[in-house]
Amino acid sequence: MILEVNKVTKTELIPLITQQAKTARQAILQMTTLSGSGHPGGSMSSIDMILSIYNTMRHDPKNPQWAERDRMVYSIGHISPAAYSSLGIMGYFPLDEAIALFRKYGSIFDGHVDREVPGVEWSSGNLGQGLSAATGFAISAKIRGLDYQSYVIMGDGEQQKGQISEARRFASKFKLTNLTAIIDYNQLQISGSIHDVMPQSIRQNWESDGWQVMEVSGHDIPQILDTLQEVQSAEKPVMILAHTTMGKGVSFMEDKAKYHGSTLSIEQCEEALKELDMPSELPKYQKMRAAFKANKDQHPKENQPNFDLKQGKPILYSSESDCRSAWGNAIVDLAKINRESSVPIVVVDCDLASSVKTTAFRDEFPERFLQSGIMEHHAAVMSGAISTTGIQCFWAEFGVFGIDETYNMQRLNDINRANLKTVLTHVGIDVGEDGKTHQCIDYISLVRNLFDTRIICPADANQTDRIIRWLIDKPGNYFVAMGRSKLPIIKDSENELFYGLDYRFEYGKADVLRTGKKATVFVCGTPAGRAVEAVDALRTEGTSLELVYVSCPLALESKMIAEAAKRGPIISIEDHSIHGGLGSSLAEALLDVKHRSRLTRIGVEAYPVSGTSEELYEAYQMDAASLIKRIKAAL
Ligand SMILES: Cc1ncc(C[n+]2csc(CCOP(=O)(O)OP(=O)(O)O)c2C)c(N)n1
Repeated sequence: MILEVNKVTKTELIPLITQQAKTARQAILQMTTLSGSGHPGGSMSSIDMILSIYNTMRHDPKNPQWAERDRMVYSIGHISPAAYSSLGIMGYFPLDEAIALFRKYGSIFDGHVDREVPGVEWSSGNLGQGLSAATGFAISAKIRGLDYQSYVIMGDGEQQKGQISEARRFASKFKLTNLTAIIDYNQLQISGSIHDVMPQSIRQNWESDGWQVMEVSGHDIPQILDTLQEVQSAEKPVMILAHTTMGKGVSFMEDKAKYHGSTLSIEQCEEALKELDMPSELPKYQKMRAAFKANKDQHPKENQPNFDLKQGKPILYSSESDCRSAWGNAIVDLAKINRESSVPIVVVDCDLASSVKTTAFRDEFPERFLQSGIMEHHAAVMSGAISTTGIQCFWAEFGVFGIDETYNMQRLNDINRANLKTVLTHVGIDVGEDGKTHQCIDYISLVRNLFDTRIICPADANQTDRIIRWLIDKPGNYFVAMGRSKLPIIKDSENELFYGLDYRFEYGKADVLRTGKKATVFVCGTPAGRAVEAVDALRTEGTSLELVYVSCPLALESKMIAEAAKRGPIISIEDHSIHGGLGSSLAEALLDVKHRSRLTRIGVEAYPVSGTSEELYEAYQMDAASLIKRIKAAL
């Protein structure tokens, strides 16, 4: 470590950390009392461990984004008072501000640990996800040839969450000796003793998953420092089981589950501070808190990462192809042409490589291919964390697992402003025989809720290729959603490739596949070819329809919608639930335009059943013949 790097000796550190811990406990009590909310108990039990780590790890409070810094992840985001106090003490920001403004509207010191606070690596609050994030940071170091360490602070009640076992197995498999988990073993959680709430064998569980476990007294600073030193030479990832006392330091708070999430009154806080032999500065902080004015500018958006990667030359498809193969071909090509780039391209898989078409990437770049097993919750968070470290990370997954199964993890990636590219294959009824558990018919409606995450749905293999190339150098979280079957290649009215060499993808730009006068048909996803067939057939009967392909159903161009409304009736076609997909986006957009128009939504109206893709399109009246009838009816 660390001690040598930071040029301090253990003898110098012990009194320093002891003093810092007193200051931190004083801060924890004052900030929670002032805000009237927060979690003092676990903050006080974990603080000696946390400060020991900050004093020995490699970091620079003046340069929080230093690429080679050790990473500290708070899996128990509720101990924000401990995190903010120790980061303030270490010099990331004035401690006074954290105490006065904890949980105050307009300040950066959000209720649960937040990445907006300098020194915080990962916003958290959903228990069970932090080890996955720390695993992402640790594997990123290995991929990028960096030697930093990744620490994660966890709770003992938290150990009940299943995702933790997924992350443990991943860390063992990939021999992440640069990863250390610390469990605050205070043996209490909200409802009382962890042994009563849900008995578990914490030590054995970690050991059986291949971790080395070290036990310490979590308030004995010399012992903690020795253990942190010992971790450096371990040959397995290490979990430190730190025996602690909830509310440590204040007699009437110690070992009381109540103080997991209850704060002290002003009088109790003053009494507690006396016991700690620390002065009360509550009046000073009360004044600061009252005087604080929220200012929008103090929440600057983080600098976007620069993914300096080449987009290469398009691969053209001229006959029926599936979008997932086009994605698989594009990503191998992109990884090959960017082989020398300082930005690694990584693909994460959960036992579906052959279906999501990443086997060629796996075979060509085995060290960049992370086989994560059937552990999607872990994979979602780990991939999100990896994507914040200068790696362009793709996770390819079936729709129902990449968004439905892991919605909350993807929400956390959104909150963390990660840069994950999730490629969803097998969306819609196109999945066919696998039936309703596998037909993802809510991929747009779920992403709709994520404020900063975008979704793109390609029309055919050519557009898929172009979208993946466009994405390769983009920051931010994106989903690319595609079906399973081979699809017709979209042609223009001259029978040329619509998404040919001249085509450039632009986020939010819809494609006019056919121009027409009577009405407008908007289509998204797998039914695109069937819609073209239907609209062309109607044209031969004398019905002239405008046909628009919408690849970005959550970013409709209002001008185009206004023109469509002026033109006449509007019809939407998608193999998504009619609730929350393209039809809903059009309905919303129509509220904002001057002209009124009738909207007919064609989509999925109940959980579909098994059958071939063709049978299902016919059954749900989305094959070309049915579309002709339904469009006529709508007109
Ligand atoms: C997924 C999830 N479920 C429930 C909660 C609500 N919650 C917050 S803290 C907590 C108890 C945590 O216990 P422990 O890990 O022992 O932390 P400590 O009480 O020691 O602070 C619960 C259930 C949550 N934040 N996340």
